Amino acid sequence: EASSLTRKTQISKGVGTGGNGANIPYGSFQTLGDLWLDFDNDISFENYHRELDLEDAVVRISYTQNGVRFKREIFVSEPDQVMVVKLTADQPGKISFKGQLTRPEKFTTTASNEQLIMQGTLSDGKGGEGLQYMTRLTAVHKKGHIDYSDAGITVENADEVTLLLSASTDYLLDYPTYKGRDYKTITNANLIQSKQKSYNVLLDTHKKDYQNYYKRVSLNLTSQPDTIPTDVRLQNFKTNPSDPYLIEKLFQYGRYLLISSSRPGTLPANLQGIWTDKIQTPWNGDYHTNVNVQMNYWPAETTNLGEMHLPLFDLLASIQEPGAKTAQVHYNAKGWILHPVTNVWGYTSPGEDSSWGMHISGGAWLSTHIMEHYYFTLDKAFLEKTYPILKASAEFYIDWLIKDPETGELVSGPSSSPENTFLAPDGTRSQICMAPAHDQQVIWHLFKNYIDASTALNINDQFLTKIKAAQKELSQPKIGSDGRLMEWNEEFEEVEPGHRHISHLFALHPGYQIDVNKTPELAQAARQSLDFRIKNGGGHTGWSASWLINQYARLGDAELAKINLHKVISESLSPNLFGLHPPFQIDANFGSTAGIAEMLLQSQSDELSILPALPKDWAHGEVKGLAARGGFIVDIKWESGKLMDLKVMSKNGGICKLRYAGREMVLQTKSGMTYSPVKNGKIMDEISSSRN
Ligand code: FUC
Repeated sequence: EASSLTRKTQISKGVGTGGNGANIPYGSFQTLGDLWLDFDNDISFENYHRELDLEDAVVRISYTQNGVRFKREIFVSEPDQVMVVKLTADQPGKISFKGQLTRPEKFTTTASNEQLIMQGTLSDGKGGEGLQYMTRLTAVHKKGHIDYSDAGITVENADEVTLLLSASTDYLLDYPTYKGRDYKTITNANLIQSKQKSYNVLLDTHKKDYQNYYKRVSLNLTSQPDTIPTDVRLQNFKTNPSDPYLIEKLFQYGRYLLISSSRPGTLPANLQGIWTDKIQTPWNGDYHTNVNVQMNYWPAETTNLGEMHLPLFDLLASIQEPGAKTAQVHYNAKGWILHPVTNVWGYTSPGEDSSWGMHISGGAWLSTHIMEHYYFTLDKAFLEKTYPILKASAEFYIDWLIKDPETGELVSGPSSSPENTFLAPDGTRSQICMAPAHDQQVIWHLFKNYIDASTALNINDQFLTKIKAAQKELSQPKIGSDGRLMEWNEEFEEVEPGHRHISHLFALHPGYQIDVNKTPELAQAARQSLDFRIKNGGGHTGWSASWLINQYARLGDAELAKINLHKVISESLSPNLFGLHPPFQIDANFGSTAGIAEMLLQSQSDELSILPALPKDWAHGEVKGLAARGGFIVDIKWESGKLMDLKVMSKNGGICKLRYAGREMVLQTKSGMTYSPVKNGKIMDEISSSRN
């Protein structure tokens, strides 16, 4: 009855949220198009090598044809806003090809002023014109000849060619018009300015910019040389999952992907980051807010890439108005809300079916990212700017929660536990329920964040008093008769016991209401829920398995964290290491990188936990530059599974509590100072004396 009522009254219909949005108003994030280089020969080649170097974000390709060694270097420069493709050969006059720009639909190409220009207008989904885009391509050549025509560029007998490509749309993240970027001028200026710079200057600028982020963190689990191609490593891993080098690479690849898809001032990384090759991208390449977009940002703070988190907050700011409208229209509530999907056009209504579309705590979950960024950076200016988003989210949930008539507790509902189905007492299948554990935990966390944010900003008003009281009245996590943490308020039987979502364990990760040391009974119940899920086939999508890494790391279970990391590697990666749902979904990459970081350092419980889940076979290793809440940067070295060296740099000063293998230490830190509480396996004297 509840399901059919929500279907009738709450669900939006026919807009495309289910994954068919490309030609209807919801829209689909889609490919810009393809740059084709046609060398017009089918002569055999040898010594082919192709790599993406994570150290400098440059692709290098080389091969020999007819005795000539050809090379290509490709990178995308954030500072110069161009893609650069350099083609060289070890003999003069050997570079000849045709270059074309295409996309599957809605494009024309023309040549003008030594540029090949591809442009077009997408549909607005209602029969009118939508987003406009432009791509420009130009070439710089040494010797030989270049011709530009509407069909493409033709290069003949050059010694060397550098292609430059710029692209933009008229999109602006600006509700409600979302238009106004001067894309024609921008693409032209980017191309002309880059053309005036030498290749080496472009390359150096790109490297410096990229490495400023990338080099903050290093991870060494092996000194094994890199001689085996990645796709072969991946294949080998399936039968012999012992390749610490691949784990290092997967960790850093996630960081590379985040640096490359979520720069300040751009849109947040979507379900495929930015790397779709389709018009109708799976699930519209949108932002799923019942775990996926959050997972994209799990590694942002811990792996020292806090700036890459910022686009998410711009998106949140842009949905304040439409989200407030939805709160008003659907629930007659204050504040703002969104449901399990959102997009770059401010979509905040429920999804198209009550089985998944009635997730109501996505707004709260996303708002918790504000305090995550603050806990790591202690950036008050950021908090002041984003506090209104947090507050308006809390305002919504205060209006939304109701008193359970039997217990008097505050509960969320009618709602659902993300995408999971239970058997109702009459035997029918349903998702709609009252007080799903997930909502209760996320709202608890939001209220905690709101209280912390108000304290940090010295705000003490009646609304804060209200939130503090409400947080205590929330229905709390419950343990079922079988010892598992309950997903629903009643002990319903689940239809799919190995379901991919583990939403009711939010409080263990990414939340911290459940903690192995502070709430051991709940932690034990969470473990039982996890073990039960795994026994029943859980973790069968890439993102789901990578969430399990994080969950087990929080429980301090190194071996199960590792087993789930191995599961991602052997079952959910494509040959280039892109995560697979399947299809390609980037959350598995980000979730795995975050999971590896959680295995090495945690800081969610007012202390830095060093090597909380180190697997036995990662016996020796070193990680440098991981970030911790409170503004600490941490280097850890271990040998034979034991902590050897620990360095803590304090960005903001203050007390730093440390925990390692059951021992606790306390550091009184000063801003800008680095401390070495453990050296050569010994706890330093001054630290032992300050231990309490
Ligand atoms: C969530 C998941 C699906 C998929 C989709 C994009 O809804 O339940 O498995 O990952 O997002």
